Amino acid sequence: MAIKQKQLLSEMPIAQTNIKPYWLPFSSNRKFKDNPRVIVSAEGCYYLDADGRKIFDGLSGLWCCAFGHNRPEIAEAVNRQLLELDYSPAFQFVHPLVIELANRIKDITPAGLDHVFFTTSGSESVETALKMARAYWHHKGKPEKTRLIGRVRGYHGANFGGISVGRIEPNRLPYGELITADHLPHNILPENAFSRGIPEHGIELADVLEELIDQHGASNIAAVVVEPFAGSGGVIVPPHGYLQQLRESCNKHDILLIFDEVISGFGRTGSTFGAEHFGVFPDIMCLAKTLTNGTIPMGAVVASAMIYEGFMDTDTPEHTVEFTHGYTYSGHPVACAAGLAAMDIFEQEKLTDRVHELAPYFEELIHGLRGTKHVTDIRNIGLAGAVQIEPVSNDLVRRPFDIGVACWEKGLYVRWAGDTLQIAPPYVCEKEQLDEAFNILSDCIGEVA
Ligand code: PXG
Ligand code: PLP
Repeated sequence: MAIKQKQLLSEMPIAQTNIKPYWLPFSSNRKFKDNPRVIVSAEGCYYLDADGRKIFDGLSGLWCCAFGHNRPEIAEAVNRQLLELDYSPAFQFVHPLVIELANRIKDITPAGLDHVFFTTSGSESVETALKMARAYWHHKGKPEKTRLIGRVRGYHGANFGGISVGRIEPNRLPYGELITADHLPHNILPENAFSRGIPEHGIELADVLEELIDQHGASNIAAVVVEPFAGSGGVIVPPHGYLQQLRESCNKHDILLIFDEVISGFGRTGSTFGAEHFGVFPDIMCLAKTLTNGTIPMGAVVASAMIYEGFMDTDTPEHTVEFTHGYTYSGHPVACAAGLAAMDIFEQEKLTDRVHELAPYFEELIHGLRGTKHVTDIRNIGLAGAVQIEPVSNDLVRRPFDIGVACWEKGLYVRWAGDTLQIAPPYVCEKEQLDEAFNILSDCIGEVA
């Protein structure tokens, strides 16, 4: 085995000799470089690693390749587009595909979300939404409405606005002064442990919004930003009525509600968007990831007519810019081609229905891990789940890390982050593949010290 590994590594100059210059994002670089995990190709629900092993993709990449890997429809659309129009300036010009994709997104998102602003990632979508919210109030003659409210354990990307409204402490700690924000509590409560799907308890935690409004005054608050269910924070599903109550408080006090649907969008819950799943509709929605099935970086912010018209209804001359914001690669033609092909797959294969069908099976499997050593909580919604692992003394991360690496070695990729393991398989997977994935996961949790 040792010899085989040595031979294979010698065929992999990237991993063995040249890896040092590469600084991995959100990774333990020192430990990784001792024994790199190298993915060389993918197909359907599997990766192939540098040793030729097949590994089940238990997180759809990083929650983005939900329709399965290497879809030829997307590859062909991207290839065609690269030969037709590789780039065109996003500021003051359009190309046909960006118009088409804006319409597709308008049509697929809930009624009332009608105006699409493109970005190149979820982090940029969040920054865009936060700036849009503040600028909206500025245009409405209320420039003092700037405060932002997120949630504890919310994840809104890695940029400064996102880590300010998000609240995963290690993501904030080293970076000094952030943008002022308050945070509503999360609802991981002892009485919610091992809830199947939407938990029962914690609706009263939505009252904290009213307390914050009392404290700061609605006239100083721009927006509340939440994930319909928290993904990275460990699949935290809000209780019945929670999002509804946030919506009602926002309406009452004239505060915007932003849903960050970077993970919950495009079917993950078993509804097309988290907004529909919970029956609560935001003023602004952030999208990314599965918008292109993870193939080409792209995000989008979808705003209501009220927001858009707030910008357009101005006394400034028509040739002036209404929203002084945008990115070099906003609405990139190649990303649009990928997005359109991905939307075709999503709709033609009725993948939301597929998630809805698989979700009860997934729920049985993940809750089947209850009682396994070290498992302190299991949470799930649609095809998303998290298994919370008891820390080793003060080290939250060590056990999930060891379990995740053991799974990888046995042919399953799951993500470990903080004290949880996260599972979000491609929508196109089969029940037998899920059986196998959960057998591996169960063995690896059971065997960890
Ligand atoms: N908002 C939400 C809700 C997200 O989940 C982002 C914004 C940022 O998107 P970009 O494209 O800038 O990364 C995300 C990203 C995990 C994990 O392990 C989650 C994300 C990214 C990487 C890992 O759960 N979410
Ligand atoms: N930094 C510099 C010096 C730039 O000129 C630009 C864009 O023109 C950026 C950063 C932002 O890059 P992007 O539009 O890709 O976010």
